[in-house]
Amino acid sequence: MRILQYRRGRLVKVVVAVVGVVAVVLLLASHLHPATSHALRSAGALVSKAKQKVTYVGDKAGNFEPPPAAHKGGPGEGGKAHQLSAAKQNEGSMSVSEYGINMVVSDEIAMDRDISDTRHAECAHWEYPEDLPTASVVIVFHNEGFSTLMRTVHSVIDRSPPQFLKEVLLVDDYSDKAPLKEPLDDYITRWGDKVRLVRNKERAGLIRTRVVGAEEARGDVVLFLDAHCEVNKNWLPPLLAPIYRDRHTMTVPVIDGIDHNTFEYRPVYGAGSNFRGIFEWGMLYKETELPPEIERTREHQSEPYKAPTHAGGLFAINREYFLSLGAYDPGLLVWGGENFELSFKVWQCGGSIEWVPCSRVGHVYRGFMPYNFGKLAEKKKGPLITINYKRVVETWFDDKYKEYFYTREPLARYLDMGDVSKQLAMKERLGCKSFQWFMENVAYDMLRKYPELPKNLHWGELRSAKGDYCWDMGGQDAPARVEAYPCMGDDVGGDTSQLRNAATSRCLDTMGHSAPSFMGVAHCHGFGNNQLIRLNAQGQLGVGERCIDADGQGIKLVFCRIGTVDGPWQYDEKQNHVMLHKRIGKCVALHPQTFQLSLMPCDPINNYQKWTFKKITPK
Ligand code: LR7
Ligand code: MN
Repeated sequence: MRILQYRRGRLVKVVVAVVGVVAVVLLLASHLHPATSHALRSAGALVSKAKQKVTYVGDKAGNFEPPPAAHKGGPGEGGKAHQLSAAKQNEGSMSVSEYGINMVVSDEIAMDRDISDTRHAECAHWEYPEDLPTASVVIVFHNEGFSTLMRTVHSVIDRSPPQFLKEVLLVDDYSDKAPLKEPLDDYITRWGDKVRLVRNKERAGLIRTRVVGAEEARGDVVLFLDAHCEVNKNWLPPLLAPIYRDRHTMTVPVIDGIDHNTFEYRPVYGAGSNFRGIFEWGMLYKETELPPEIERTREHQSEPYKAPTHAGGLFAINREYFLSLGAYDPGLLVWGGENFELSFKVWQCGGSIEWVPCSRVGHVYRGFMPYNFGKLAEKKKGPLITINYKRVVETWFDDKYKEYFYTREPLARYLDMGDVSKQLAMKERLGCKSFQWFMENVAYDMLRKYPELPKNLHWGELRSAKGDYCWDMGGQDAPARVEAYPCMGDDVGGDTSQLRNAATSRCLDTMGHSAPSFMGVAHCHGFGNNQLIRLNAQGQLGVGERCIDADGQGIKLVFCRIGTVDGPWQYDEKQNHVMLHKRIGKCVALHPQTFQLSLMPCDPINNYQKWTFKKITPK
């Protein structure tokens, strides 16, 4: 092999070692006099060799750093927030309900606007091989806004060295919006063969559509982007270089945020603060600081580092390698979980994932999903994303770890995930490593945040004692307020002033609020979701990703304490059915009139403190 690893130019060393005037002068020099870079490059090779860090053979490395962009000064230029005139505000909010993105704002911003360079200062001084593999940038889309989609393409064309950009491949996942038909065909002709468009004949979902893109692509590397991105300065070579070094490495850019309302471009992480992708046991994607084990070995803040997983949308992988891994599991539906499937597959079957700080890409985070899953969702019962997770877990986790997933998502056990035997056969055929190996060698920092889960003692709806409330007119005639009171006896009804309401059993419910907030009660609906409560063997009461705690004010939905799985609760299942807060020494009570929850001195006789767990069956 000629070049085993790409190398850095000497300037990096200088910037790091001699902070101050010298660094500034050299930084300027590199921008103003591209000719100086050759001399520095050779010197860089010597420095690198001396450090034994980088193996460099041959002379062909380049910096690929473009000159500073011209400031045009239009709306949103420089990545600044753009506000609509009063007259257009209404139209703007309507487009937000349709696209999840303010398309009126987007339409007023230039397709080729300049954005702020959010990279670490070192990034301008890295050098990469001149014969990097070529990339097909694959953008799948379903009913996206025209200008955000096209701005994505413009940014790729404008900010990629043309010799490495084989093409931009747009794959239309059966959109029905008019601008994405002929106007799109017409618009892309300006780029000739460089931008191609293929269209699905029916809705396939983003996961399968990406596979269509990979099959159709002509570049060595497929580089996926969402349809509402703007790539940043010199984003491409740093993503291709690790793949050049080893085609079993997939690379992930650092994702910046683009505001869905103002199109302000701003980093989620500042330059030099490095995070990597992990997950919690319900398979929610998370990011965490680089663990000290990795930090210690890093020479530069800007160098790529290994990561267990990625957010899903933006990454580069050798095309043939991707296809040789079966691309994505074809059993995955529409949206979600594919990021884990690919990550576990890559890692466990001998590849690796690197996050690349010098490659920054902006992504518009939408407040909600502006599309539905169409017919694809109707065919499958049960929450489709959880079905995807289950396929991934059943394929890649060892038994011990599968239990953590089912502890956190008890209903998933009952979902029909289809057949994964082909996936398991491939895992066998490729001789892939165990999940234990992955946890020990790759995601070792994850358990520090999300430790192994103790078993659930109970899970399901947490119901207040049934029939304990009676509608009571307080002895008055109509018109009077009817309120619920504890029933006075068993035999009420008829013309007495109390009417037992059998439906008054209520269930503990997050009320759709996000933590921190108060828990409430609502009519038991049997679907789980906000009413699916779990009590584990260490006294933690959980609902979804969150925990339930209490104080003098009430019963609260809180963030679970990171790194812990215990809790303050003790439930008396056998006798009194009270839920005791051990630290405070009081029990959960439901006020019979206001339906407010609070902690009260435990009163085993009183029904309004009695709770029962009722298992939920999938609907
Ligand atoms: O049926 C569909 N068909 C499609 O072609 C649904 C969607 N799509 C397209 C859509 O137009 C878009 O271009 O697929 C792309 C991704 O869909 P988004 O933008 O609605 O997804 P997201 O940004 O909300 O979600 C993240 O998780 C997804 C899980 O399957 C995908 O992996 C997305 O690519 C991913 N996005 C990112 O990782 C960007 C970073 C943000 C985060 C986290
Ligand atoms: Mn997206």
